[in-house]
Amino acid sequence: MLSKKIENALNEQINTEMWSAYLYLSMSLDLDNKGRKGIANWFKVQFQEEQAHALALIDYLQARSGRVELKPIAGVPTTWNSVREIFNETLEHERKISGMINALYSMAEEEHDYATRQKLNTFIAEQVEEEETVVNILDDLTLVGEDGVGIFQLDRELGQRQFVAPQL
Ligand code: OFO
Repeated sequence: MLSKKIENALNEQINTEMWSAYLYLSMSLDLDNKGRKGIANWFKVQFQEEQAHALALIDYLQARSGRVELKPIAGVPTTWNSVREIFNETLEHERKISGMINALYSMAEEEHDYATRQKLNTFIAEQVEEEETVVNILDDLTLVGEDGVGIFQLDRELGQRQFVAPQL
C-alpha cells in the first residue's frame, strides 16, 4: 500500500506535469502567433507528452489504490522574446523536473516503496531523453541563429514532429 507521503508527492508531480503541459502549450501559441509554425508544432507535441506523463502517474496511483487529487493548475507566461529564450527556459524547466523525479525516487527508497521506485525508473530515462533533445535543438539554434534561411529550415524540421506516446 502507498504511504500518504508518497501519495501526496505523486499528486504534486501530477500537478507539475500538467503545469508543464500548460507551459508548452503557451509557448506553442506564442510561436504560432509569431509565424514560427513548425516550432509551434514541436511544442504542441510537447504539450501532449506532458499530459502523457501526468496520465501515467494518474494510472499508477489508481493501480495502487491511491487517491488522485487534481489540484488547480497555476498560470503560465504568455510571451517570450525569442526562440532561444523559449528553449533556454525549456531546458531549465526540464532540469528542474529531473531534480523532482530524483527527489521522488529518493523518497520511494526511504519509504521502502519498491514499486514506486521501479515506476520512476522509466521517468528517469525519459528525462535524460527530454534534456538531450532540447540541448541538441539549442546547439542547432547556435549554428543557424534566428535570422535567415537556417531558422526557416529548423522551423520546417521541427514541424515534422509527431506525437508518439512514451512508454511509461
Ligand atoms: Fe518534460 O517531462 Fe514531464 O514534466
